[in-house]
Amino acid sequence: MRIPLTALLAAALPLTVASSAAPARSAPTPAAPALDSVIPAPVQVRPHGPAFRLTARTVIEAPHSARAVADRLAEALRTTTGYRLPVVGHAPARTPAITLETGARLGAEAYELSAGRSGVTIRSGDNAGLFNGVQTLRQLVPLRAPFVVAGGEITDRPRFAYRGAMLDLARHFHTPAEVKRYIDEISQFKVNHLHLHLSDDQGWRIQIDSWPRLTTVGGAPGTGVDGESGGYLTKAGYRDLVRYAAARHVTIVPEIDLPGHVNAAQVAYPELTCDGVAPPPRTDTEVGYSSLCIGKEVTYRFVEDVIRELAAMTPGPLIHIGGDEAHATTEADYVAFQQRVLPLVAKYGKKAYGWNEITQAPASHTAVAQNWSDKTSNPALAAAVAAGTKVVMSPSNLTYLDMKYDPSTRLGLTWAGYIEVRKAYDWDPGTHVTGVPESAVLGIEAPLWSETLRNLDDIEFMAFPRLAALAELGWSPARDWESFRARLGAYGPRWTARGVDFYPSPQIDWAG
Ligand code: IFG
Repeated sequence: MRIPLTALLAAALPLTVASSAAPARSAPTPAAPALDSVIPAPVQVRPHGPAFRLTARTVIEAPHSARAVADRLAEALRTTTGYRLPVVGHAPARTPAITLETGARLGAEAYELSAGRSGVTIRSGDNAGLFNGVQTLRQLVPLRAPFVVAGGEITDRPRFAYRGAMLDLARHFHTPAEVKRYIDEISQFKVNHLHLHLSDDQGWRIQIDSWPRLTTVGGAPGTGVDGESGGYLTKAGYRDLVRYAAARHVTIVPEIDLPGHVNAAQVAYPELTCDGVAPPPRTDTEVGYSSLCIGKEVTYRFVEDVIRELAAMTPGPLIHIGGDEAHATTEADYVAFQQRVLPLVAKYGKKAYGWNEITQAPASHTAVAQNWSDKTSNPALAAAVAAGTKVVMSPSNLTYLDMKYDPSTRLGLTWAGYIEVRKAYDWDPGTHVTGVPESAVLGIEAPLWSETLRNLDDIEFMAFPRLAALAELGWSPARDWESFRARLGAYGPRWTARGVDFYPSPQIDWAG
């Protein structure tokens, strides 16, 4: 059968030629996603000019230094389009291309994207910026043919450097495969840190060679809430996660929670208690009953060994040492403990990170405090900030993804209140706490505690769509609820296409 030249041309050339050549009777080409439909909202969007039609002839052009980012883009678009989309160093003349360019002076993680008749170009000064531009482009390519990208330019950069999510592997051990899927999803919203809560009363989830029973006992089967879980990350498993995350420009932040939340460590090593008697293993969800023995030297050998081994396998700059809910530690002991332990993180070349209770100790003034308080006034935090402490905002009543959406939510807890999508969105990390100016705020993090979670579906249901809202607060210069809810509604089919079990909030008009 002879194929009319116009049809051949239409398939090979950008939309504008095709639409002028397309016979009048054909259905209008479905609109390409608008440039300003992206989540998180870019800094500046200028729609204009002809669209770019991705076809089987399209190539991905990238310098060798950006090959890993190009591979991520190719992987994503091949799945969507079914096209081969070869990654090449230089596109042949007159070949439609998606081009990744480095060397621009745009600032950390920033990028510029331009789309037109002959192709799309993403320019940046670093691979993180190219990766961020690629996440934007993925949202501009329709889920089905014709794969048309709207014409115009996007200029973009993050408001905050730290845009994080946290997974609690202690109350329930989520497997590396589940954690990787979560990394796949959060990185598409330009989230660039994943905090792993690796120890608690119920379980210990990271191999430490110098204290092997932490995992052989603390990570054994049945060491989770309701005895439902168990397992731990070997060092090889942890390093594999670190590499997987880094390829998606996500920095892993490990947390060992001290001096409270240590029952699992004390079951494994009774010498870590003051009376030398192992406490019973715990599978309930109570908090605040355990404490390391602040007066014993073995405590500090243990803590230093753990920090040393954790720092050695963590390329990222931050080691989180917890510090929350130490209700079984006297205030004087708590300060004495932090004064000895916070400096150990710096000794092994890392920056200390802890829940905001660490601000009771002067040694926290060179650390990062993760504010989980639901108060908008916190004198201890403001004083620490005045002395140099930096802050990551995680107010429990606005960012805790383990809070139920409303009373009907099967999973989750209620102690910090119900959090629907709009509540997670309608606040400003830069001005949220009195005495904590934007200059002291590194960014935002959305913790997901796992007392009531059992699998990836549970993670997805509690995390999405609220994580998208928090990602926008961390990235975009301003917020606009009506714009966000419209963009979120249009995004829903993308989660559906990827099999992400998100919560279809009644606050959003979800696209079909
Ligand atoms: N608070 C505890 C967590 C977890 C959480 C559940 C912090 C810093 C309640 N500490 O949040 O261990 O149990 O919502």
